[in-house]
Amino acid sequence: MSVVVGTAGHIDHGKTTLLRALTGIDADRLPEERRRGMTIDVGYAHVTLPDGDELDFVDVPGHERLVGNMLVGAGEIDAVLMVVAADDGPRAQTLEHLELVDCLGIEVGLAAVTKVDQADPARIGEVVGAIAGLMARTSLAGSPVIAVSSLTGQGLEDLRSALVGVRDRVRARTRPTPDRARLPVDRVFTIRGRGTVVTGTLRGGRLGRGDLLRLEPAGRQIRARELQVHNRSVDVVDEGGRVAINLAGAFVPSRGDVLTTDADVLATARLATVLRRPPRMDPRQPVLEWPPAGGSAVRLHLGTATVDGRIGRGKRDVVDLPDGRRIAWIRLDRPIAAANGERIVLRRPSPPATIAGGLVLDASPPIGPSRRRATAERLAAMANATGAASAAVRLDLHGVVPDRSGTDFGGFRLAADVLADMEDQAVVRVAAEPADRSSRGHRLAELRAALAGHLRRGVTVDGRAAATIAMAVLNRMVDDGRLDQDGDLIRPPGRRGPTLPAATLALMDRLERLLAVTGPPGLGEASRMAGCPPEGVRALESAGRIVRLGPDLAYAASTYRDLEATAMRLATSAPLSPAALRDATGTSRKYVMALLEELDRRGVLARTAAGHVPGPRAGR
Ligand SMILES: Nc1nc2c(ncn2[C@@H]2O[C@H](COP(=O)(O)OP(=O)(O)OP(=O)(O)O)[C@@H](O)[C@H]2O)c(=O)[nH]1
Ligand SMILES: [Mg+2]
Repeated sequence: MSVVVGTAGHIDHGKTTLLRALTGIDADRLPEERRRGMTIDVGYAHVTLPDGDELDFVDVPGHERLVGNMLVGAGEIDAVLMVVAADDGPRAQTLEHLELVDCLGIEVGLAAVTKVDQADPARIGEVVGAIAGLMARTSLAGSPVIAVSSLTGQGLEDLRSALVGVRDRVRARTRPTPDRARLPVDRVFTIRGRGTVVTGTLRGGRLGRGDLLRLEPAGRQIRARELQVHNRSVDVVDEGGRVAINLAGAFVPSRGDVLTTDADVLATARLATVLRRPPRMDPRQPVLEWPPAGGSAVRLHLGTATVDGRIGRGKRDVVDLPDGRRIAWIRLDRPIAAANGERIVLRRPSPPATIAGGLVLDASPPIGPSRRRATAERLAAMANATGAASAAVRLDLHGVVPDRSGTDFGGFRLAADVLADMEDQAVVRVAAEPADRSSRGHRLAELRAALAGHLRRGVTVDGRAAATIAMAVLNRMVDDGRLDQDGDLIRPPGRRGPTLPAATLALMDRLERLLAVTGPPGLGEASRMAGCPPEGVRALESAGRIVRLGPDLAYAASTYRDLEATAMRLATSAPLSPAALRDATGTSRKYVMALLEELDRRGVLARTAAGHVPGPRAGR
């Protein structure tokens, strides 16, 4: 893994000069920077270490007005090189940059006390002690301090060895994610004849020449036509470090966009964040309210992106944790690319001041019904979870999440309580008398729709996903034997009664066929003709395969449904008389009367003086 070290420190303390002394590269590339002798935008350099490994540097401006650019640089580094001039000692931006480094949670680094050619040993000792003392109050506590002169070269060898140590510490704590590349864009330029080139620090990897990348938040697919590392063309970049990508196509990204193969990176204008109070490094700075109030205007820095927004005002938008951290829902003025766990800094836009450091807790926080699940307990659990546990608490928070890898519920995972609730709901509904009593079961499609509706009242999920999940839950319950399925009918388990001998099953089939005509024989006679014993007749009836209209009158279920459909069709165009139904079905008055009576009783039809019309339960 290539490690990226970023400078930080007060203006004119010698950051750019030190990098030039170390690497031979002038990170001040803009004409204006060279003219004015100060860094304005982020710059880059790299060096080969004594052991042959290459180290990348990001150089930032120290000017107090350019903190935004400093944060672009700080948002893409693994470790920090604090620079303090021996003559000047720690100054305002030394303190401010330390505060921001702490907010970003950067824990690996070192300090260089520069310009030692301009100070006596006592003074140098004093400044070395001062910067060590300041770092001790931040995430950089315990980092080494090296005294150097970029003019004479004094101390540069010590600094190089210390940088080897920094690289090793970064590597020891970074878990590789080679299949997930993220490159937050910091620079965009055009090379005539080549098109657009973007640069950035690669997170994870691996990136290959010709790879198709997703650009967020635009949501576009863009091909990496060519890759360069340190101005050399390469086929593949495995992990980390500074990378330049020549992009195919005409679309020009902006600083702050992310090129990625990682599905966890989302375009989002809403973030759930967990905020930490910044260390108060500079007593002259105003004391900001802690925790930041709901409704506060904020400028959010994430990776190389900067975007304004506001902390939510709602009761659920801010939640305080016992350890003093605050969970805050932030609405951004425009979408940015973000992923869970990314480091953020919140600043007050004006007058500028650092409000908080922290993390993205959820880049697509629950809205709609799932929002009710975001209890203080669940949010606290989420803020404290790491690794695999965070996926579990996130599931708990949302109730349902897409699951790319799993096949659990049609590509979704369900929180335990959501699944249990759906199963309970399925059991309750199936146990109830079906609307269509003749069917002796609940139609799968209706049950699925009802369960999907129930799911959507509890958690945020679209209709199609809800239907998929409901079907998957029902299938699982059928597989487990908790529900019985017979064709498109679902029943409580065991309602079909004991299984019958094969011979009886065959006789039942025969009886069913005898009843599958519009004018069937009486049930008793048909049973005798088929040779079907009484338990077979009962089984047919309870399975919904035959529908009984009277003591000695029954139809096969399919025939009954056809007759019902015919009656419905006729009754919809004009009030239906028994004679009209008889003519339409070619059967006798006995059957027609029994049929109409049953349909009236079920509310499918209603009897009026003029004839039968569609009833209150028509069409259900
Ligand atoms: N004598 C001496 N002068 C130095 C040393 N390092 C830097 N300088 C001088 O200090 C001035 C500022 O140096 P830069 O490297 O531009 O400072 P910087 O920290 O990059 O400044 P910004 O990027 O504007 O924040 C320049 O004139 C350098 O020549 C050093 O070790 N010894
Ligand atoms: Mg500089």
